[in-house]
Amino acid sequence: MFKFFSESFNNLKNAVSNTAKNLVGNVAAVVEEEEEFSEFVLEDMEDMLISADLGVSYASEIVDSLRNQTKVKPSEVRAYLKSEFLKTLENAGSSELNFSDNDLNIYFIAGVNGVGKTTLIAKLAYKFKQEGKRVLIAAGDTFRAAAEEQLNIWSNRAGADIVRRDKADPASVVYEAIQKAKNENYDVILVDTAGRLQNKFNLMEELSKIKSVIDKNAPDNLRECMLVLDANTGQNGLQQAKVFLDAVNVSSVALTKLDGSAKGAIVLAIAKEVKLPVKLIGVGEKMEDLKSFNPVDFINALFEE
Ligand SMILES: Nc1nc2c(ncn2[C@@H]2O[C@H](COP(=O)(O)OP(=O)(O)OP(=O)(O)O)[C@@H](O)[C@H]2O)c(=O)[nH]1
Ligand SMILES: [Mg+2]
Repeated sequence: MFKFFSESFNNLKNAVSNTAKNLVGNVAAVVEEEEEFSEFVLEDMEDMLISADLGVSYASEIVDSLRNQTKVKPSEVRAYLKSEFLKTLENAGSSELNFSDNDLNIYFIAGVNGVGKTTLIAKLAYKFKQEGKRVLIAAGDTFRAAAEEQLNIWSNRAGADIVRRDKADPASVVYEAIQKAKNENYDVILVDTAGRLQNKFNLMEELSKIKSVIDKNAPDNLRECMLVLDANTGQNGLQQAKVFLDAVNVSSVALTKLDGSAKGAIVLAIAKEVKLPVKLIGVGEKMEDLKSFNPVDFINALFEE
């Protein structure tokens, strides 16, 4: 485990304020004053949970658990949701980023185009550099014009080194990065990947090829196979998670663009439906705008008055 980002979460409450309003505020406003969980109230509540991007099955599970029971009163709905959501996040596994001291740590970063993979890599490089680590970026997105140049600028800014090869096979770029990292004692490799190829099949083929280069050449060094999701995509993120899980056995999620998003409840849907822990959150475009995800802090920020 690696303890960077231990700074306080001042802007977390800001980042989740739209999600909080959508997911908690609206439900509480409709339910809290009611005498009982009537069918009418439950239906309203279900609709609101669904439109807050909790997902149809999770929303109906919650509503079902409140139907025909006497333990939880409508006035206690906030406390009920709070403990339910926390349990769901905690059941999805540890949110701590895996890291081993005195060893090479490889982070494989995947996700559809535009979600913020390259930005996440730049931010991660910056954080690791701040901790005094030797960081190598593997520019595995050789498809998109200017992708490597973008990464080059970011890596310079972060003070990280980069392996890039114009139009080369991404798997060979990653192979080269692994050899270099082992020979020169790097602590971290961040593998950037393409978000779009000619089609989805080609993308998944390429990702699994890169993954197998890591599995073959550095089997004990892959710390995270991280799926990057844009908090604004809502339920679509769930579909993306399933596709990437099939192709590269994703271990965790980074949720970007949480700042301003009203659809942050996708975190809960992902935890519930695909049991993947969120480990990092992006809360802005600057280098410092990356936070480790802590379920308790996140839930507190969501439910704070
Ligand atoms: N507000 C906000 N913007 C972000 C965040 N993370 C990334 N972005 C922006 O999202 C846009 C896309 O980011 P990239 O990092 O290029 O995305 P990508 O996944 O590498 O895209 P492709 O390489 O095309 O697949 C950029 O304009 C970023 O500044 C975030 O946490 N918050
Ligand atoms: Mg990119």
